[in-house]
Amino acid sequence: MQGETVNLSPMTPSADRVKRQAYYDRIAKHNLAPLWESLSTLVSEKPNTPAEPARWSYDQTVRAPLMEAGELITAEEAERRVLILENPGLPGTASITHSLYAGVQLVLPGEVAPAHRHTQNALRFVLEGKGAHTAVNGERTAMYPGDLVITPAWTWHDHGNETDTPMVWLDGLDIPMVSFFDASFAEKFDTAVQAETRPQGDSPARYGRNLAPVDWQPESPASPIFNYPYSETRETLATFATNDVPDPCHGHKLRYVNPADGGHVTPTMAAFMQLLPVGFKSTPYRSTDASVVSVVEGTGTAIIGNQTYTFAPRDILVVPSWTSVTWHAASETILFSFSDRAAQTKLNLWREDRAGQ
Ligand code: GTQ
Repeated sequence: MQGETVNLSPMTPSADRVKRQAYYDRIAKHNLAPLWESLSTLVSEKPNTPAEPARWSYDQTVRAPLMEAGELITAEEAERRVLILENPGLPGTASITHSLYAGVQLVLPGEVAPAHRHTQNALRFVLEGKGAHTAVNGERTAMYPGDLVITPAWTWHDHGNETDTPMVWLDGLDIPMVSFFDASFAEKFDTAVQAETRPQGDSPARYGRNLAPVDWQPESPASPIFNYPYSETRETLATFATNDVPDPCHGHKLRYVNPADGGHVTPTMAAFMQLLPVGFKSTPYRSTDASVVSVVEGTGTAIIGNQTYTFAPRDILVVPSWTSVTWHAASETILFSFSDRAAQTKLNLWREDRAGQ
């Protein structure tokens, strides 16, 4: 605050203003500031985020520059060849919402994104390509469009593409949250590619069938399932949509579950997948967890705050905290989304507003 001028209320009489300002200037030299000038902003009646609604059209604005990056730098040199999706209301912060980071990552045929680990949790949602892999603590998983892959905090992970087509996915990380806590640690593995110490399919067999090794104690709060394949999610959504009426706000919405405790997939980030039937028009909905949405199937319109966006497969949208969203599905639509709800619920901060529903 030192050297900054506090904005005095325009209602304050001018003699008092001058006196108070002199006082504020004096105490600022000692790193002191008057709470009463900023209390209602600091402790606001409702969320008041600088983040704005936004949409990135994959086909029109993301894919071409990403492929161009593929000609400028290798995945190995970049460590991670990613274009950051930055919220237009948070310039220069590498944040898509106040608490979350998102980017689109490209791994070309024959490339590796070298093994490293960090205290940030990460999730990947596959947009394009078939069969490239991520390895997590020595176990590989092959990635297909619509798969959700997590690389939890402090797990060694590398990505590789042994197929003959480019692989693109959406990265979601809790980077701004970890920065907020000043708790970032990261290190590189000795080799670019970690050795396979467990066969592919080990984790889903062990933890993904409503079974678990009898004496298993989870070592981390993140899910032991690190790939939630779209083939399974899609089938569950189809059954759900056949057997249930859609929720007015969400259509048919599922959350990804950690089988160890029924919680969210990572300790900070929650992930969701929803189906909107053809012609579905949702009622307005808002919640304190800002969402990053990736369109998997379908086309339609989203009204986010006072912005209206059309959407198509692979587009990415952001719904800021406490900003109303309404969906209109022109064709049957599948939406993946992630948010900081896992953290907010633990901190007892999460709220929603179903607009009178
Ligand atoms: O793949 O590990 O988009 O560490 C940003 C930071 C991806 C990753 C990102 C990362 C990664």
